[in-house]
Amino acid sequence: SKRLEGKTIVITGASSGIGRSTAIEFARTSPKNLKLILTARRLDTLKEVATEITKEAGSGVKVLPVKLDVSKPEEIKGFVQELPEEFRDIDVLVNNAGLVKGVAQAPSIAEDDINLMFATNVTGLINMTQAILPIFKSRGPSGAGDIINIGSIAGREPYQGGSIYCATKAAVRSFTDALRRELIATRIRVMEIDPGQVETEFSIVRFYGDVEKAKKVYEGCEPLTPDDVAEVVVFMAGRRENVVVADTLIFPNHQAAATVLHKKP
Ligand code: NDP
Ligand code: 8X3
Repeated sequence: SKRLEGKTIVITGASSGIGRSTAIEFARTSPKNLKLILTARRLDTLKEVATEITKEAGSGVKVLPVKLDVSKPEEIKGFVQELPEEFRDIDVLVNNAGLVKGVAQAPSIAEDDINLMFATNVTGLINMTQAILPIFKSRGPSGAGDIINIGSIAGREPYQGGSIYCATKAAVRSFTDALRRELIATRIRVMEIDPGQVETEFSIVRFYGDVEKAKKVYEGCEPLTPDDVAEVVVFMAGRRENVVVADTLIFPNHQAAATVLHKKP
């Protein structure tokens, strides 16, 4: 979109799935004078995504891959200061990095899994937001910029075997809604998109790398693709500045709720 020309966009978790697709979609639809900062823990994979984008979009898109573990507050602290000058004037933050670990139920949920999910999905998202907000607030006269948080249907509807993940996404929802209220006197837009089932590395991560188990989740279903979600994220960022697509729920056709899925026999 023309409205995104000249923007600088940060995406967390851009090495895979929704984050990767979102980076590609921004570049595909706004190839003029766009700056993309792609972050995740796997730098090599980020570099591959960056190469792919540069090949497709040409020299109008500058891509900067940055290794950043959002679950480590100390890595977020230095993040903005360490960016090259030309990438520092950030306009859009897509808080996408997130994960689920396991399907265990209380009292058998591993402490490491609990801590990792909260440190990544909740504290990581909050710390990223706090790191970028001063840039948005300093943009005159009353501040401007976009925060797009990737929540989940899991944050609206808790389900068995997902108590911690659901709690983290409910926390994202609560933080997002409070922040939108806190920033009411600014032109900063705070937006959330909550997908249902999307086929990415999400379930592979949930089952600790067991690809067969992950595949079973989508048997008889036609899940969303990460591109489907990316299109909506880019749409949100590309609206006229007075339009806030505050809250969006997106399902594949066979899904009507977190656990209401029509599976083909
Ligand atoms: P993927 O596993 O494919 O992608 C997750 C991304 O997050 C990866 O790029 C991963 O990169 C990154 N990530 C994980 N931990 C960290 C960390 N500590 N620091 C930085 N980056 C991290 O899954 P999705 O694309 O599906 O997930 C993206 C978001 O969408 C998540 O927030 C997820 O909860 C949400 N979501 C997913 C749904 C689905 O059904 N797939 C539905 C609803 C919401 P790396 O490993 O390189 O760090
Ligand atoms: C991912 C969707 O319902 O599998 O956020 O947890 S769900």
